Amino acid sequence: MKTAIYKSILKKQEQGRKQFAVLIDPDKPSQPGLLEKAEEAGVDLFLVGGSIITNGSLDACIASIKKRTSVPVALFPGNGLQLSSKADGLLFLSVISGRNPEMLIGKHVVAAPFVKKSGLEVIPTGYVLIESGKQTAVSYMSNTVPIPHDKDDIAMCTAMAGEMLGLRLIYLEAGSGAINPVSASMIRKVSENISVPLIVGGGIRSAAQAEETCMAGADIVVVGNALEKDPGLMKKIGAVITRFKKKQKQA
Ligand code: 1GP
Repeated sequence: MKTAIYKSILKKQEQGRKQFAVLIDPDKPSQPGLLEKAEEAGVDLFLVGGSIITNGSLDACIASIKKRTSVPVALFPGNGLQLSSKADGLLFLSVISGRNPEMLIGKHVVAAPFVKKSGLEVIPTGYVLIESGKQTAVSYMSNTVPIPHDKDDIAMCTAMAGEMLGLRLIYLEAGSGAINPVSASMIRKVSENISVPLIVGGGIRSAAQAEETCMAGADIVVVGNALEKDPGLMKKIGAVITRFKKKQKQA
């Protein structure tokens, strides 16, 4: 069974280093040079997927990343059609903030034989949706109600239960293009109460927000939309995360 991506995440977490993951939506052609810029900026991981894919090709998207960079690629599937053995790994997402059995276990049962044969590194991930100012595609498509934005305790207990159930990552998600990212107080509360790595994403649009997310306790910061809109942002966020790594080492 492959373990390289998760081992690398754990190692960096133990070293107090922060990690930068870039979400690539197969439906949206990336700006020219974005993938190469990501590698230059020190991006640790590409996530590929979306709530729904209409005309993009998952395989072509992964092939393009693999051709241009050596950064590992993990699937971030919105549904069971977004699986490909061409990726390196799979965030096997269980939407633990919701009460939709299909998103907790049903889709996983259907996908299990393919996933087993695929040889993908499987990373069981507790996916925790947080309300972020408007209904997001992920909340609609998963048919789940997100945790209220200011209910830090509910997010904490949800993440704790996910860890106790054996999930290896917790992903606090405001949703792609969220108006409000997950609050620093919620990230802090969750990170102080779990020991598995914490991923945070949704609505992060600036280097300052990425830094605040790291300071609050995220191990991995995910950015998608904003990188497509602002070509200079990749370098700025990469620099913040690298500085943070150095700060942590000196501390
Ligand atoms: C969404 O967390 C990711 O699943 C990234 O969100 O596109 O808003 O950066 P953005």
